[in-house]
Amino acid sequence: MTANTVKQNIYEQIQKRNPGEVEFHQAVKEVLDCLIPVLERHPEYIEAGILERLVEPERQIMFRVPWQDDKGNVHVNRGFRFEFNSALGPYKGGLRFHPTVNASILKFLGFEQVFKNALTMLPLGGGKGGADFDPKGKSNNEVMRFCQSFITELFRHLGPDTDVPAGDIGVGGREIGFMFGQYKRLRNEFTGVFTGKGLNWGGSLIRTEATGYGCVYFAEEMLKTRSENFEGKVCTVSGSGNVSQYTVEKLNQLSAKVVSLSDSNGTVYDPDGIDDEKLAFVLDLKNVRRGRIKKYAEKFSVEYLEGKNPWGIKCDCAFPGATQNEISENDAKTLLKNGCYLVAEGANMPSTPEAIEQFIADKILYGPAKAANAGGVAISGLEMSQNSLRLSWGRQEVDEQLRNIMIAIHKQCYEASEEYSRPGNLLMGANIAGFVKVANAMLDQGLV
Ligand code: NDP
Ligand code: 2IT
Repeated sequence: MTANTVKQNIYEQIQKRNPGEVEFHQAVKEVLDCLIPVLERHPEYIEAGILERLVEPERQIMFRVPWQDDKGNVHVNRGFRFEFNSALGPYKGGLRFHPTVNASILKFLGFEQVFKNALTMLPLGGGKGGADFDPKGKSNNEVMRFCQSFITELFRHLGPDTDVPAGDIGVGGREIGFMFGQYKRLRNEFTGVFTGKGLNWGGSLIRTEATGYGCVYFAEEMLKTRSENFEGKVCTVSGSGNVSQYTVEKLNQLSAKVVSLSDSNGTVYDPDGIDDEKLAFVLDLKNVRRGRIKKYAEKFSVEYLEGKNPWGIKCDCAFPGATQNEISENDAKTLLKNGCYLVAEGANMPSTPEAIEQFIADKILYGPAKAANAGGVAISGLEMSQNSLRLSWGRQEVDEQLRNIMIAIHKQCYEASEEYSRPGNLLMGANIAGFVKVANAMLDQGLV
């Protein structure tokens, strides 16, 4: 069978087996398309059924999460954990709490996590989970009761050498705290079973900053291939949560000018730049007061683009940091027409396949999510190491390790793109380099 036939068969099989799960299909198709030349060169992967095994999670957990609101009303949400692949280490990946969460979204995230984690070079398998719970507008007590109920079921599947969750959309320090507390109580064990913990109870310095900082470090490496840096570059950032906040902070440190942030209601456009003082306002607004980004426009008297994303704003570099499929084909065309020549994905799968085609055809610097946002999970890996050693490393030490990991990820992706005659195509590079590590470990470990 040719590599192309194998690819077609697997793609048809996952569509049949996972009907309607369009995000999962999208993520698998992207990887399969990139792997054709690898399969042609390495028939042993086909013979061992590596691809068939990779697209089927090792274990899928789905459960009822009942909880009571402050008025005593009962609510029921659906909880999930997809334990995708443990060839390289314990299942590792975030939990997402958002009303749109379903099996398709968590499977696309879990599938991508496997390759992303491989790129970090740390001993991490891949998984993802979450619930269709919306933390927005809930009181602290309601969020706590939800988290406790969620973990009361999930805890039996977790463990520091089994499955180690972290945050994602709607899950930050507050939620990790409530889940860790409940886990500790049920197990009667203080172990590093979550990452993104508070700094005085086992968390790592720089974990909060890691995804955003890492994404900018990766983008810096892309710029270096054209002998450029961030000084004076106009950047657009979407989202205004954890990833976007620290993308802005690092871009400011490197003398770029960030002109946008957004949330699901709209975008703020600040042509003078979101400096550190304005960013401090955003952190308080989003992390403490939990308000809408529109308040930024009111506070600093800048333009608010109701219901719009930032991709119509002229920029040199774009940093999608919100959610999947937030850059459409038309958005990509607008970005390119306006002179944007670098896109670094802080969010997971933010560009549609049609948008990616535009970026690749135009040969801009395109950093795919698996590589560009791997800094978060990389520092999660270092949090696990520190927990095992029962010590904690300093801020500068962890930041340096993050930077070195992002440089190494860029190098691996670039080298894989050259090895397969598509120099600079980091989409191919990331998928190939991540796949080869996981596939070789699976070959070594036999048919499991
Ligand atoms: P947060 O919950 O902190 O922030 C999410 C941001 O994205 C908010 O501004 C939110 O706006 C916006 N957003 C979410 N859903 C939508 C939507 N459907 N349409 C428009 N805007 C939306 O999450 P994170 O910053 O942690 O995550 C952002 C992205 O980065 C996700 O794709 C995540 O998977 C990815 N990521 C996160 C990592 C981490 O370590 N946290 C690591 C690697 C990737 P609103 O408040 O209106 O919902
Ligand atoms: O998508 C991701 O890489 C994350 N949400 C972080 C996962 C982790 O385990 O730190």
